[in-house]
Amino acid sequence: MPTPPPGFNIGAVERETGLSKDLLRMWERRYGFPRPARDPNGERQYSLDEVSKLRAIRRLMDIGMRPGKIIHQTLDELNALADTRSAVRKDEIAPPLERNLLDLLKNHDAAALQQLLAQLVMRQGLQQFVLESVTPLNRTVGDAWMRGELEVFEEHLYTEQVQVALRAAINAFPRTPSGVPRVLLTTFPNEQHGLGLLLVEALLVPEVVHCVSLGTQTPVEDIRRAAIAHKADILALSFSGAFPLRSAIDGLDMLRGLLPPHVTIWAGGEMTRRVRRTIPGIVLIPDLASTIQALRSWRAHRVPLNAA
Ligand code: B12
Repeated sequence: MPTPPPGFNIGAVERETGLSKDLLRMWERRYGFPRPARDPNGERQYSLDEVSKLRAIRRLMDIGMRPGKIIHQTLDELNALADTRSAVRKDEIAPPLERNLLDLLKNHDAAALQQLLAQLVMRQGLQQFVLESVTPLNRTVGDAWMRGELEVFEEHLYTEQVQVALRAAINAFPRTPSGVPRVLLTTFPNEQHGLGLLLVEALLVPEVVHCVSLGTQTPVEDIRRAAIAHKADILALSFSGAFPLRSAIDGLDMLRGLLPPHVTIWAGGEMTRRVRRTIPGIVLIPDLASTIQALRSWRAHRVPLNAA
């Protein structure tokens, strides 16, 4: 039996695509795709073409498409489908900044990227940089990743460099331990997107707000304890579009019940655009630009517990 060309074993495909081994075997049975070769030990060996197609299917599943509907399409058809789903069509001229950023990412030019972002912060100021540059750049990077134009490691470089630029600019502001309100920032477990927290902190610090960020993925019970320990007036939580709506609402309801009423809970991020009803005791802020308004209304209506 001719030895099959070197391929990916099922463990490697699971890591590469985020699709579980069970799902891969089930699709093989149900749809006849993927159809891996077998090595002399009978182990599945997936080809590079199959892995690329599985990645494209996974990206479309992430924006809600059902695998059964797309699994028999070719890689080109899947990428064309991804194109129609991403806001900026390939042939539309993206603004120069976004084109420049994508070029630097694809050329892996981390130094030039860092310089570009640092210059933008200097020129625009932190709050304007957050609202007018980072938000559209996020979308550009997300859509390019969705179209398969950017690799995951290039998306990671983008996130790291934006975080470096934001962190440096935030740290340039004097720390305000007596700043009021005291805002605690984090995400629920399984929410890896931390940029939203940094964007909110970058908007608030110039407004003399005392921010404490726990980073991402803090268990709900620990969020309760941290809010008490840090005497938080406001808890700011971020939910990306990838976060399941039901778990977010259940978690927020539970947290509202656990936290003392004087702690205000802000929930923001793309997921909050899908919330169709008010959640008692939760301030939903889908739009980053509304953060300052939310701060002003808090200051107008609230006397913090630890005010002098
Ligand atoms: C960087 C990034 C990652 C990085 C995150 C690294 C890090 N340390 O943060 C990594 C690689 C880990 C990642 C992983 C994934 N990602 Co991702 N990611 C992104 C990307 C490119 C950048 C920015 C980002 O983090 N956005 C998330 C937040 C910051 O943006 P937002 O939800 O729109 O929120 C806005 C406002 O609401 C506000 N805001 C946010 N939080 C808060 C909180 C408060 C209190 C307030 C007031 C405001 C506020 O600020 C934001 C900017 O305006 C976005 C693209 C995009 N368009 O944003 C994709 C994106 C969010 N990711 C996506 C997906 C699908 C995933 C994965 C499931 C992919 C996968 N198959 O593995 C995983 C999920 C991992 C997990 N469990 O969380 C999709 C979500 C699609 C959807 N359903 O909506 C996006 C939109 C990409 C795309 N175009 O498809 N990702």
